[in-house]
Amino acid sequence: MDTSTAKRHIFTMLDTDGDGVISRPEYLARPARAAAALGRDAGDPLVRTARSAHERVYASMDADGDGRVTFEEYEAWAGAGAFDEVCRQALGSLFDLADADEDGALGPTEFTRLRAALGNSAANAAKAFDALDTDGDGRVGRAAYLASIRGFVTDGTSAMAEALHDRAGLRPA
Ligand SMILES: [Ca+2]
Ligand SMILES: [Ca+2]
Ligand SMILES: [Ca+2]
Repeated sequence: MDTSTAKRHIFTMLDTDGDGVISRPEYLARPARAAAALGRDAGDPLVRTARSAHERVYASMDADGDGRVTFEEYEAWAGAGAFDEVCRQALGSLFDLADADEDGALGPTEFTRLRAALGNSAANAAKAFDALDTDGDGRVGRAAYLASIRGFVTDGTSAMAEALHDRAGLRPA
């Protein structure tokens, strides 16, 4: 798929109430939802890290600072530069919330719980896990996970592409 389609998919996933705008509370609900789903309380240092990483992403993404991110604003912002500057930390912080034994890798249960908290169906999360677990050892590493999402946002390709689609109900090209 082209990058504009990939960005549309991600935008749709982030605009949880479907009003065409990613509001600040809507975006900051993501780390809160992940923390709750993964059994972390608000005082957990990893939860605070995730919250501030998401605040940085939102400030970067909301170019005009009005607390609303439209698709046009999102599309102009998203890409390799934004990913490397702020998104990598935010996505990594969510991965860390799921990594209970702190070994830098997730098993299928942790992975599915994380992806479900972020809006993926369990079936699609399981598919993504299998696609990312290329050596079949039953674990997905942090670097492979982040590289896959970066690939999706920068060139529309990703082992997880199919799994990233389900909110929009589309099939991979
Ligand atoms: Ca919205
Ligand atoms: Ca804005
Ligand atoms: Ca682990």
